[in-house]
Amino acid sequence: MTIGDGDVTELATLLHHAERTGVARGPLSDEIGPIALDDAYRIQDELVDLRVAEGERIVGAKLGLTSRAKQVTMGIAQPIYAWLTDAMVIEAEEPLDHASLIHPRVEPEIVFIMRDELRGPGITPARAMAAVGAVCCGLEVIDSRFADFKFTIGDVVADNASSARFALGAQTILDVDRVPLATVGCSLRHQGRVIAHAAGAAVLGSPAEALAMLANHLGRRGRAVEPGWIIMTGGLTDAVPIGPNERVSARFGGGLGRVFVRTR
Ligand code: OOG
Ligand code: MG
Repeated sequence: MTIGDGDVTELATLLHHAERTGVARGPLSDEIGPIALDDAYRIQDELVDLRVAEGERIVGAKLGLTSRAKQVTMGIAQPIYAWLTDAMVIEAEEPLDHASLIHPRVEPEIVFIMRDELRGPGITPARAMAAVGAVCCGLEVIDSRFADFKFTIGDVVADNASSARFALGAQTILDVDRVPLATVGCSLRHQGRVIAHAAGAAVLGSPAEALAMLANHLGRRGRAVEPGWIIMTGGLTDAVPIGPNERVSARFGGGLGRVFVRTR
C-alpha cells in the first residue's frame, strides 16, 4: 500500500510536533502498518520542509546505520539517509540543553565538507572523495521521536533518522587524500571514561563508500550532494546515552583531533 499525499503531510506533522514538544510517541507503523521506504522518504522530505518553513536551512545530509555496531543494536541491517539543518549545529563549547531533548544518545562520526557537487547515479568512492573539500571529526546527538528508540526502518527514515544535533571538531584537514579513512582510529569517552573504540572501516569498509551511497541515493530522487554541505557518514560505534550535566568526547587519529558534547 502506498500512502496518499494527505497522509504524508499528517504523519510528518505528527513527528514534527513530537520533536518540537519533546514528547516521544509510538512508532507510526503500529498505527498504519508497514511503511514502504519510498513513502518513508516522502514523509522525511515533508518533515524537513516543515522545518524550512519555520526558517531552518538544509546544511547537509547524513547516513545512519552504516556500521555493524549500530545495525546490530537498532536491529536494522541497512544504511539510511536523512537531512541536517542549521538548527542542529552545536556551536563550539556551547552546552546542550538536555531538557530540550527526549532521550539523547551520542555517537562519533567521520565528517566530510563538500567542495563540489556530487550527482549520482554511478558515483564510486574514489569519485566521491574527489568532490570532498575537507575532512573532520564529529559527534552526532540522536534523539528518536519514538519511545525507547523502538522503530522499524520505515519509522526511523520518516523520523529523519533520529537526527537532533551535531558538533564538529575544530581540526579540519583540507588535504583529504592524506587521511587514511579506513584505518583512522577513534575512542569514545563518557564522563572521561573510555567506553568504545573503532576504526573508520567500521563504516561500510570506509566512510568514502557512505558518501558514494548518499550521492547515488539522492541521484535516484533527482537531487545532488551540494557544494558546502556537511556530510555525517554514520556512527562508528554504538551510541551512548547522555544525561544532564554530562560530557561525551571522542578522539580521532589521522590528525582529526577531538570533539566533545556537554549537556546542562
Ligand atoms: C538511527 C540513526 C542512526 C547513525 O549514525 O547510525 C545514525 C538511530 O540509531 O536512532 O545516525
Ligand atoms: Mg549518526
